[in-house]
Amino acid sequence: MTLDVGSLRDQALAAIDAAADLRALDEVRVSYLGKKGAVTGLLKQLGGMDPDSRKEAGRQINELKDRLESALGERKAGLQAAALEARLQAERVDVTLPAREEQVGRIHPVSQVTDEIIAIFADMGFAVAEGPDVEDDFHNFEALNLPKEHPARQMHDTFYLEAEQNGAPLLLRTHTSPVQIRTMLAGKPPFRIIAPGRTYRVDSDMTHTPMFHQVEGLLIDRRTHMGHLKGCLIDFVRSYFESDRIPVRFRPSYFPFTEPSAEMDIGCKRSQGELVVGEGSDWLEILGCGMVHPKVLRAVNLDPDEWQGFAFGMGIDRVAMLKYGIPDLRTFFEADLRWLKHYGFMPLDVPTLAGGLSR
Ligand code: 2NL
Repeated sequence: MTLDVGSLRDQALAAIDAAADLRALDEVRVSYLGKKGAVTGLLKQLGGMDPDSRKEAGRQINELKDRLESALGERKAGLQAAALEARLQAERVDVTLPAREEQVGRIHPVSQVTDEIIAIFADMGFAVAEGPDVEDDFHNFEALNLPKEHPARQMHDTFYLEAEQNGAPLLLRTHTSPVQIRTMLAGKPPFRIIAPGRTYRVDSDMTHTPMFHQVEGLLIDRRTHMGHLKGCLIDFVRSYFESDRIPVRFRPSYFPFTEPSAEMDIGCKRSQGELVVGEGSDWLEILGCGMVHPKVLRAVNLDPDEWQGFAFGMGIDRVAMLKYGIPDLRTFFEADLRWLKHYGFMPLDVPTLAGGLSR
């Protein structure tokens, strides 16, 4: 009896080659090398052979088996690599594609401007400080040289709460100055901080809302003077309005917590009811500032002969309106989605000095 090993081999190799995927390949394997497969069938025939033919036929069949097994292995590896490649192609993600900004809402102009102001002062070495919205009389008034019966306290139109502390009612902070008082009481000089946040006054008309946003800044060191204040704030307005040529001037003013006190104006132009900031012969008040009053320094246990500093305060809502041409303050707090879509900012356009504040 002779075995046609050669043609079985050619047939099997062709079938292995033709298998289009791993399942088809396994079917080929079973049909040749499985229990009922063709090669296994050949092995079963060995029993009926004479010893010499059996030896030769056995050798040939084993050789065939080895050959098919290695061909199956190679084909399997090839198909697996092709399957992986196809999956990689199909599931390919371009990580350099920009995110779908349209779907992720808008940043409110107040948040955007707060982040811009923080970026500018952070670059000058100021840290951001925070404190509670509910304050007591000492931190909001007394420590700031605003004793009881001081006329400026009436000006502040304070929201008082029913809750009391040490017999005096708690209140909603009328400025963010108490944050600086707390920072100075808790730490050691020098200080270089800004305090942005919500502030509250009983006031509601075209240009005032009962809750508004303020940022105050404070720098305390051993030899701080008005020159530092001026340089710092001139740098700030030029960064904020993104123009090096903005005219500025300082006018004498009065605040109970600074001496001397000043107000800073920037040049502007009013034509046909429109306000252009940064050029022209008109002036626009932008912030209040001054050298920290010795009484304020003493209230936080600093010796005015050793430590001096400057402070300033500015309305965030107002400077947001000026920079981004928003005409009506009250629209800030209406939560109107159409307004937000128009005046809001893209969440991924984070303001930085290196990347541009507003682009
Ligand atoms: C304004 C004016 C100002 C301050 C705020 C301040 C804070 C401490 C000590 C001294 Cl702890 N001063 N703050 C100083 C001058 C002006 O705000 O027009 N704000 C909207």
